[in-house]
Amino acid sequence: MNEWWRKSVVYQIYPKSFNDTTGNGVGDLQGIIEKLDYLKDLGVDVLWLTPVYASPQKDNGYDISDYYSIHEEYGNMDDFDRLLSETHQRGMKLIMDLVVNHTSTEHQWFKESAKSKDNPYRDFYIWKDPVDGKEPTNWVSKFGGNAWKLDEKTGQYYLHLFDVTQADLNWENETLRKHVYDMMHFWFEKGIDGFRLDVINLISKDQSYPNDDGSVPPGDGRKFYTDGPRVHEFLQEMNKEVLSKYDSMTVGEMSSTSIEHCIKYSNPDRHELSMTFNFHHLKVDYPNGEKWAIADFDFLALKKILTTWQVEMHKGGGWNALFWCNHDQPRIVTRYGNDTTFHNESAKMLATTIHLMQGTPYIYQGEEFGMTDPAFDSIEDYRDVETLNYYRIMKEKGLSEQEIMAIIKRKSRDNSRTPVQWNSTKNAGFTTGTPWIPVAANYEQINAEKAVEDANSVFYHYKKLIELRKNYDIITVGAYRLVGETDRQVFAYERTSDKEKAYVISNFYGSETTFTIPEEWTTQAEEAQLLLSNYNDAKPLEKELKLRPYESLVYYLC
Ligand code: TEU
Repeated sequence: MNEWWRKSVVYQIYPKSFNDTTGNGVGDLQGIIEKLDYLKDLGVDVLWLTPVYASPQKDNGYDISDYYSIHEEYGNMDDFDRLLSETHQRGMKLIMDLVVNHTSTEHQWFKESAKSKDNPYRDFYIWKDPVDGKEPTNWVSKFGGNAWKLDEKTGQYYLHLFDVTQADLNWENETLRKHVYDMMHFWFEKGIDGFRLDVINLISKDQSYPNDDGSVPPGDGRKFYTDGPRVHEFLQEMNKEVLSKYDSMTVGEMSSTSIEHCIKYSNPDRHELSMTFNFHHLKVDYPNGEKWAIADFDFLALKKILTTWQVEMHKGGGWNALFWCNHDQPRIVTRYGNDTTFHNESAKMLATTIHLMQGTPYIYQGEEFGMTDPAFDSIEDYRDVETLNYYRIMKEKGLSEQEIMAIIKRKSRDNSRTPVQWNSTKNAGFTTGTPWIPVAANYEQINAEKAVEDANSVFYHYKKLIELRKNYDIITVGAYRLVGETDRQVFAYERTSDKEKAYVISNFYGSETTFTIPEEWTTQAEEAQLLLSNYNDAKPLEKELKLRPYESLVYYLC
């Protein structure tokens, strides 16, 4: 099968915040259909929908109660079928989110499972007896607190690595796995083009369920379920039973993973997945690995991490998903760029830097015109379960309201979940009702309509990057090498193949700097053609390259 996804660009849609056509304040499938022409114009090849299945929405759909039906606020199966066919008619593909590390506790399987110890569904989940009258292990949930919940009726605990309403499935159970594969067939038979697999590297747990005493603080637990003992076996089985039968793409979301494992997950010879997301480059602003604390981002670490992943995945035959933004991360222009004076320049610079690496780029809704964090001051404006839990946890630790809100403003997942800013009318054109989460205050300045009307906007920069990928094979196939490793302001790298070369040079800061290009680049400097920049005047490649604030340049040679 041809591997079309290596040359594709994916656009991520978070339906709840995308476009509301009913006025209930929540986005819907019809709202996505309305915007398909806009997405086609942008030039993306694949749309990824985060979960649209029936769900109590404790975690905005990552808590699924029925894999075979559509969440009613979003529409129904007819709407879904229409969305799929309208997407295909425009020559785009559609992938769905596959959330099978856990289900909602409202799922029929869990309801049965909780009934009694000998219920046929009991073993679909992970139930354990208390140890010394307490939780079976000291593992913490990713959303805060212990990861086990006692069920009074049967006297056992169930595992939930996320919210207490998201019970982990027991992948050791063959019947459960068969049910998952059947469900995947159902969606493939409808004609979808693949899946994004939610936290798929957490599905295989260490069956001895040990305490985590070695970690600081104790109880982290990750080493006992991350890239676990049978995960590759399970994915190979899934590939054999389902994926190999369709011309599809798959992207696994890999939490706290390693390059070695990601090569295994995505090297085609192993028949697991097409590509992987990892998050190491988005932790360089976590002081001592702590998300709920503030620090400037470590620029040298960022270069080093992205470089290691580029080089090693290339060497090992793996494939990276490239991204800055998703529904769990603050907006990149606020985070590693500048969302005021140099909004336009820094949004474009960041886009260039990531899109010209090797892998498949992902654009998260609103990123294509530079949406920013909303900078909400009050906890009243936040909705995310993780944010609300940590608000409480930080209170318990004794932090002041002011300290807590400063952290939440920078770290909350809601930063990326505010409604898409379509235009400068009320509620940014997202809804005629009351949006489920407030719209960011800057929607009159930053919105899709304005971006489309302005030839100099971030939107057209993304469009160009997508076109370049179609026209220059080197972006897909070229080897990567970092240049100027110790430069504290410039991220520069080259891509090379037999016939072509590309040089990417980005100033990551708001002050001017001079970058001395490497010796090898100077020999052919005059032939280097400027392919892309984020300032309007072209400039030739020269030995001492003067870079303006957030300036980013791409040169090409063949
Ligand atoms: O996220 C997995 C995940 O571990 C994180 O990105 C998570 O948001 C972070 O650790 C919190 O600090 C996936 C989904 O993308 C996320 O939206 C879901 O909440 C989560 O799985 C559970 O399904």
